[in-house]
Parts: sequence; structure tokens; C-alpha cells
Amino acid sequence: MTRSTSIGRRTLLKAALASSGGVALAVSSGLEAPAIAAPRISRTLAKDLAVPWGVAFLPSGNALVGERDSGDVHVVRRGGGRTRVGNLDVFSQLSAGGEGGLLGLALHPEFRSNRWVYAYLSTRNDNRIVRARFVDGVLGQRHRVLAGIPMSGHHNGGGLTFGPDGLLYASTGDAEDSSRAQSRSSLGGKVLRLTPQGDMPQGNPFGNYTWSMGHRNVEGITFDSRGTLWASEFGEKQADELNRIVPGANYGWPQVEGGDGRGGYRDPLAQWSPTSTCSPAGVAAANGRAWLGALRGQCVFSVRLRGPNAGTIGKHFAGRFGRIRQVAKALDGSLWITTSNRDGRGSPGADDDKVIRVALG
Ligand SMILES: [Ca+2]
Repeated sequence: MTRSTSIGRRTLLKAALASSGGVALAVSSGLEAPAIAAPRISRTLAKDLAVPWGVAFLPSGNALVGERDSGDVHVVRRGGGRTRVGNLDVFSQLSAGGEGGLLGLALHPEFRSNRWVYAYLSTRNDNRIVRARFVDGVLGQRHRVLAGIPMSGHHNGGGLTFGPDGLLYASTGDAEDSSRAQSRSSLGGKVLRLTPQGDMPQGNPFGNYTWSMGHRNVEGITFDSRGTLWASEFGEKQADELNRIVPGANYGWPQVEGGDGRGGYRDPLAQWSPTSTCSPAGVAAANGRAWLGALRGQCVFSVRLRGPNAGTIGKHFAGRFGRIRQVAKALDGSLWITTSNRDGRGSPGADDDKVIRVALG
């Protein structure tokens, strides 16, 4: 069997699983996959928010949660309840159904001593990474870390996380010009790697901020417990993707969506076809799986990351909460998910939007 045939078969299997609803038990290569850990809803931690997007956990186990369109930042407590602690003055295109605003949040690895909170946000002219100190329950003024990331109504990226190397990783979008994804020098359509001060670190593959290229729009990036970087990517129509991010690799946009076998671009570990079944925003890694929030899919997907069943997809909470934006791993090992029903494309319920705690079985 050629590699491309194998990939085609895998893709079909995954598409069937993705559309089957409920928790999936996969049969791959003739072997029955182990049962997927059953996540269960623990409780609603916060409600009456509008598009909670970035989630960053404080040492206490509470989290900073940013609202995309207002730029407000709240502390959501691990036992439930929230307090507004600041605003990061963003430019959103809410009236046009845009995707900019206050996007990813991350804490400096030495947050306990330096109090730096990082944010990926939109201004009128660009997307940029800023930082502000969170002291005595108040988020202070923002300071620029990296500006000039292309911005448009759509495809603004927004993922932000620190790696085990102490460096900052950010995921961007092509800002509606797909040629940016294939330009090594454009900050659009990339995973970027930079120092906490916003400088170019040693070891980047192209001698600039680019860590990987060929991305259409990546809202979710996360490191797993082994230090591997994963990214969720919105396709155009044919395929959404979960990618293992390798420095210098090209993930194919706009030449290909999904795997192309020996075509020369890096294939995803998992993909969803068509994109209306998924639209993956945030991603977290826990219990050997990636957990993705699906907007149009209105569910959480899980993907086994390693072993003979790597790439096996499970579907959770289908249709229960509407659009899911973010998935973040809490300090106690649970997942916090956020809904996105007030983003201009959903049907808000009475308490939307919410932050919900999910316990992993
Ligand atoms: Ca791709």
C-alpha cells in the first residue's frame, strides 16, 4: 500500500468518526483502539460573558480570561465566580462579524516574581503581542512586545504560549492574503518564536521570527507534557487540521488543505472534512490527547497523540453548549472550555457566554 493510499483511508475513517456523533471507538489497522477517557462536565465557572477567548492560569489555580470584543480581562475563580481586573484596549470588528480583538493570553514562566501577562490582540493597524503586569489584582498598562503582525477582518490567529525553553510561541493567520503564508519573511500565516522581550532568539530556522510556515489561520497552540508543540488550524473548505509543529516545516496553505502524502508539505496528524464539521479554535493537551474547541462543529474533539492509534478522534458534548472557542488545561488537570455564542455567528443562550470546567475521567 502506498503512503498516499494509507493516508486516504485514514482520512476517510476519521471523517466518518467525526460525523458519527458521540464518543468514538476507532478501528485502525485492524486493532481496536483503547476506550477514550470520558470527559464529564463538572460545573459552570462563569457566565454572561461575551466571547471569552484567552485563558491563562494563575499560580492560585484561578485564571485570567479575556473577552475578545471588549478587551476586558477577568479573574475566573477555580471554585466559580469572576471579577473584572482590567481592559487591554483592543480593536474588534464585531459589527462586521470579524475575528480580531483580545485573543490569546499567557503568563511569563517567572510570573510569580515578575507578574508579566502576555496578550495577543488587534489594534486598528495590526495584530500585536503586548505584556502588562498583574499586581494586587489589577492589570496595568500594556507594553509592546512584537508589533506588525498582519491584521484583517478575518484570519488573525491569536494563539500564545510559552515553551519549555522559556521562549514565547505565537500563532498567526494569513489575514486574508494567502500569499503571506508562503513568504518566510511575513509574520502572517506562521507560528512565531520570540524571546519574552520580543527579540529574535537563537535557533530560529530562517533567521527571523518564523518557526513554521504555510498556515491559514491558527488560533490554538499548546505544548504537551513531552514538550511537543501542537497547533489547530482552520481550513478553508476541504480540511481543518491538528498539526505537530516542527521548526522550518511548511504546512501547505494555500497549496493544500489536509494531508498531501508525498506531495512535499507537512501532513496533519488529524483532519476534519469538510470544515463545517469542526472549525477548531483553541487546543490543550492532557491525558495523551489533544482537546480542541470546535466552533462550527459545536463540540470538543479529542485526538490521541501517540502510539498505534495516534490520530484517532473522539467527539464530546456535541451540540450541548453551542460553539466552543477555547480549551485550556488547568493546574489540577481538568480542562476549562469557553463558549463563543456571542461572536456574531452563534445563537446565544440565556447565560452565554460561559466558562465551563470539564473533569477528565
Ligand atoms: Ca496544512
